[in-house]
Amino acid sequence: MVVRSSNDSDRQTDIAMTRASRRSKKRTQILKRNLKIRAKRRSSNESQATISPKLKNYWLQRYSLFSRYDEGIKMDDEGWFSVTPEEIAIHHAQRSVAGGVVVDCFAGMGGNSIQFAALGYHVVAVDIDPKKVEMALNNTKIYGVDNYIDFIVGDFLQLAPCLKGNVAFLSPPWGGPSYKKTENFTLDLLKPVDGHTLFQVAQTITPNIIMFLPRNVDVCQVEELSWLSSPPLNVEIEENYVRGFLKGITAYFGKTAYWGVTQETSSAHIREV
Ligand code: MGP
Ligand code: SAH
Repeated sequence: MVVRSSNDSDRQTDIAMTRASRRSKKRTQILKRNLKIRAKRRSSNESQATISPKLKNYWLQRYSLFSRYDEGIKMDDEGWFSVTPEEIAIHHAQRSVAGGVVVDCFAGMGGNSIQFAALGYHVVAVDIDPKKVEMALNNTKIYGVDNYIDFIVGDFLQLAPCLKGNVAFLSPPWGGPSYKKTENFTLDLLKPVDGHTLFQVAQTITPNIIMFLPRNVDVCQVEELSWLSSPPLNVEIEENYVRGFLKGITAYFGKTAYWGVTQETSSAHIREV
């Protein structure tokens, strides 16, 4: 026969109660987690419902555009198809070695500005559309980098002569998703002005220029841009992939072309990243 003292039975009761309370705590935690997941799915489905079918392809890639998308990222239609995928924007920031101050000349939703600021650069972010600047500011707050970015609403072409910076980052409009209909995207198709004019305007800020361009861009024309400066600038061209898909081409000029490739490079030397 087992005789239990009252102390023993108290201890047993305590153990049983602790177990029960642990079980109930765990149940509450699981319940809360499930509720959170359901809320996220609901808000995600709601935002899918408000998105136009033409943009669905981009919505499906939302986490590769902004990994913190679910925390309240704001986008408009042009933003959906123009924002630089996060992985590529991080890479652009890592390549801004001449940094200090980076001028993001066509800031859009802030995809690039966020990553420049996250790496410790001070960013001057310009966009002509005040609504986009509002959204970009919201997005930079989500990434906790808004203190490192000065937003300017205005026309980059007009503002450039008054801007100072160590790197000018150009990610201009390519004329919408239909850019890929042409086999050879020539620089005159860029907006709001042709690529040569844009490059010349950017040079009033600095020769250290990074351009994010369509994957079908005429690479020979891009290389020729380096001749617009005297003496000619170094130039380096790379392809940018996300999960094996080619998303765009980046041209680095001046000190940002740190692989030391000069304008003699033929398009056969394009690096893949
Ligand atoms: P895409 O080719 O329209 O998308 O744009 P995707 O999913 O590769 O299309 P698919 O047809 O291959 O399925 C690819 C990337 O280019 C986008 O994620 C943007 O970063 C960039 N991009 C596209 N457009 C139309 C623009 C633009 O007008 N300006 C800028 N700066 N970037 C753009
Ligand atoms: N890299 C950005 C996307 C840029 S899309 C991102 O990751 O979010 C191109 C942007 O250029 C658009 O937001 C558009 O409003 C802006 N834009 C067009 N013309 C402009 C001009 N003249 N000056 C400044 N911004 C302009």
